[in-house]
Amino acid sequence: GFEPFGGECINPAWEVARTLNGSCIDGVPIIGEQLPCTFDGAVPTLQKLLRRHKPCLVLALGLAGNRSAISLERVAINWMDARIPDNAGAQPTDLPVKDGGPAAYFTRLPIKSLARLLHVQGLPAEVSASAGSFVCNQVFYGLMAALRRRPAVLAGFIHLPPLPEQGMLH
Ligand code: PCA
Repeated sequence: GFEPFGGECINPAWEVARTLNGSCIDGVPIIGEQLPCTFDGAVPTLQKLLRRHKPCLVLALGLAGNRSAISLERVAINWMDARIPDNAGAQPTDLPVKDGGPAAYFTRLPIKSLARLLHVQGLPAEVSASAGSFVCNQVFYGLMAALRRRPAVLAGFIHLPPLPEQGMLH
């Protein structure tokens, strides 16, 4: 779950990761970790965490300030185009995430079943065809690239809407 960014003091993604950290779901221990919202730091931090924890499932979470439903991301693209500066002031425009890398990676999460399960719980959820072109998309791309030779590890990216106290963000 990402740290707050864009002048916000809270990120629901980190609140979820923080809350679940140390818990156990169906006998599976959950580890919640924080990613910096920086183009330079997020993927290296994620890679270090993957090496340390060797997870069997990775749910990367970020805030999508202008969405009103939980967005189950389908695809990460090899492209960065930041609308605002990241937390270190960097604002790459029209650059690949990885030079010479594949144009895109797809999620390994069963996103349509997950959307249905969330609907049954009464939660707003949708499958999304774009994780944007900011740090979340970069991390999603970096996650799937890091796991490309470990096909048994389930992994993907979920964007969360703002918390009620945040209102809609742009
Ligand atoms: N959301 C941003 C980056 C960090 C976060 O939580 C995004 O959608 O790219």
